[in-house]
Amino acid sequence: MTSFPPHVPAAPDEADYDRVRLRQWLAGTARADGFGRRELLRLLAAAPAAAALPALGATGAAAASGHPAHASGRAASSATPGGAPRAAGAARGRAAAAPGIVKPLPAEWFVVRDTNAETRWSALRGTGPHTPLDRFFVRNHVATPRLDAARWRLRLWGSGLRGAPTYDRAVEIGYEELRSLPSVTRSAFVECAGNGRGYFATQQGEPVSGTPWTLGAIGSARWRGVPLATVLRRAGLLERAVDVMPRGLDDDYLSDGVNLGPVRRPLPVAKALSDVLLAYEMNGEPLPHDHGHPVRVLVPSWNGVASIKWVGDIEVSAEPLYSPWNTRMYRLFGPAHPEGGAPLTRAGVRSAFELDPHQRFAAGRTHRLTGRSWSGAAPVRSVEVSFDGGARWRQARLLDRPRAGDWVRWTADWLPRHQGTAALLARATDAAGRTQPDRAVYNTHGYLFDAVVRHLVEVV
Ligand SMILES: Nc1nc2c(c(=O)[nH]1)N[C@H]1C(S)=C(S)[C@@H](COP(=O)(O)O)O[C@H]1N2
Ligand SMILES: [Mo]
Repeated sequence: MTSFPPHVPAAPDEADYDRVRLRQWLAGTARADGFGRRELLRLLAAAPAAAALPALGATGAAAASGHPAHASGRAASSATPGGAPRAAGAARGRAAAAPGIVKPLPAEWFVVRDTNAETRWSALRGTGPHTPLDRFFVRNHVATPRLDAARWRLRLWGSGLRGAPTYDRAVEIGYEELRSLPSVTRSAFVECAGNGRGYFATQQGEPVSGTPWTLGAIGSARWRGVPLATVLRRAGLLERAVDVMPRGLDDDYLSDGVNLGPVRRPLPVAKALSDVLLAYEMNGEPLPHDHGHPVRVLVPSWNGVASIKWVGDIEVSAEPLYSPWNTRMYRLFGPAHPEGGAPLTRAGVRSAFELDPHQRFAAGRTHRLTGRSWSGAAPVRSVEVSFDGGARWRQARLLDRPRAGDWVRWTADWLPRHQGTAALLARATDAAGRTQPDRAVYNTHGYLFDAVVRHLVEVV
């Protein structure tokens, strides 16, 4: 591991990384793609110990859409809306269609939200620790491209690689070659930073922008793939490399009419070399189209957006990199944060019941409730539940051995006595001592909602 740049700590989390990079901006050594000078200056102004601002270099604001990967790096995409209605098991009716999602989205498993599909928590009841692939949430900025593994190539290039300084001189690796390298298998969840966002409005009266997910923008899988470290070293990683930026082969993302280019987000080399995978299997199957077929990046314990699907190329840079996905988006803005926004921290502790909203329960009978809790930073240590809106709490029984980067399943019995609407609450604490608060800290994009959710049900 000689190539750890000394100025970035080993396997940093997102917030540490961001702080280091802002200092480098101040020193005039960072480059930005896809966002303008004014935004950059706002970020700089928010950096701690903001000294004199250096002039931006010539590469300061290269247009995202001018990138060569864009023209030649992608296979023909023929995204189609969600498939035909499922014949069997569609108790609640037809499959909904989300524009650009390939797999069927039966209404008893998913709530379609724009180009995305949220997993219903009731669909996880009785499933194991890993989310079945047909119920795994989908977060697409645009449409799922249908890529052909036989034609897929990953291109590695940039000033941090020996002999591959530009995209046109990239080192290439194909699917079969990738699969022939030693692989690693591990469990990890992917969770959208906006998971729970809808509760800012419904529970805290604070409207925010973005997809109003409830708690179903998370899934856990067993991933198999090749450590990114293996591929970077084979590609000629130089000691001076500091950042890597994977990019997706899906279409460019347009935001308010502005083309922000393909979905991409940088990571420090130290993280890339520690536990990041180029994943090609999920739960023992080839990656499904919607989850990145044939290969996605899996960045354990970072927010979901870091795990770039349909990865087509990775820039390896001797200069720090930025993208709109860690500057104007996926950053915390609002009164509780510095003016230029704060970096996303690791997700807090969260809990969900495996129930639908307003699910009905018979009064006077004992019901076995189930749910899951997870934390972005540490294993979950304990889970408490309250069935009277938070007056009294008791321990739920954990069904899994808590592990970092994974959720634990739990169960608790409930005997409702009175008819009417009841609020079920679950509150977890992790091994780092963090407990879910009553209120989440407001931010304009509604990220990192970690408060205890009041899950309303009907006793009949
Ligand atoms: N290429 C590409 N990668 C992407 C995205 C995308 O739209 N395009 N969405 C990101 C976001 S915001 C999340 S939360 C996860 C969702 O992964 P999933 O759709 O497999 O659940 O993928 C990330 N990787
Ligand atoms: Mo996300």
